[in-house]
Amino acid sequence: MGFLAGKRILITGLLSNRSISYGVAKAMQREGAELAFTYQNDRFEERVTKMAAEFGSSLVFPCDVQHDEEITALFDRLGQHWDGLDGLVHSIAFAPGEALEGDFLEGASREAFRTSQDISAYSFVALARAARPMMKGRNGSLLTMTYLGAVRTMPNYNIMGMAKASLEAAVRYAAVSLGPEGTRVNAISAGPIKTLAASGIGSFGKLLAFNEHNAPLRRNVTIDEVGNTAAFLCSDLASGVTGEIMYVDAGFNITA
Ligand code: 0WD
Repeated sequence: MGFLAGKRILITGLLSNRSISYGVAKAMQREGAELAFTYQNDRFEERVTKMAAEFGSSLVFPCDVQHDEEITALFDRLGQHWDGLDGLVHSIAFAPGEALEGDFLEGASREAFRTSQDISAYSFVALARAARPMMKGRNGSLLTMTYLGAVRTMPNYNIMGMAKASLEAAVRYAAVSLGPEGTRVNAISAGPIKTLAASGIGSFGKLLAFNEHNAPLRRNVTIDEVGNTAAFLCSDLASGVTGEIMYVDAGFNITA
């Protein structure tokens, strides 16, 4: 029996089989979790429905996290299938392309700031609040994905660094909010992985090569490695861990 047997977990941000959330779903299904998924809009419905079937799930719901009414509808619909929720994985981020390359100040328009904070950071807060009633008293776990660019400058990460800093603060504040109800809140800070979202960041290939050369393990990480850590953090094995930013980056963050 897997260490997530009997757990019901909602996974967002599944876009392709290269998505970090694909690695998360794979590990969680292997460990016995029952899964549900969201997709951003009609364009992705068929694709996500097919991937969900690979993970034995027919629970696939639309949710563009920029719209509160879609978040409300998501939990209304989920509640018709599940009487409670043990885990929620937030694996969503977006910033306009022009804000993810070149000079930080020149690309950091008010609009780029608003959009990146809204989709990449506030959406975690909004989902956490909406999930709260279904998660109360179940020793459940919320999880989000962040990056070292939150705490250090990384080339071209720019405005997304601000969004991830905000997201990491949200993890800590949400952990304080939800702790008394038994719900834990954590983040994984993943090393660079070639996904669709990552390809929007200028010179991402160089970042991958730099990490590979300098990380203590002398390689990059895989979505399966992030997935395994995600499965652990959402399981009772991690019952004492909350408000934590856990690095899954082959050790890169400890280097000078
Ligand atoms: O190197 C990397 N790939 C790292 C990613 C290193 C460290 C952290 N991360 C984070 C990302 O910032 C993100 O938070 O991991 C998370 C997942 O990213 P991913 O797996 O790299 O990217 P991807 O497979 O593209 O999934 C992210 C998806 C979006 O993709 P696009 O490419 O269309 O932006 O987030 C979804 C969308 O499917 N998304 C939304 N979902 C609902 N509502 C929205 C939205 N408004 N916007 C984007």
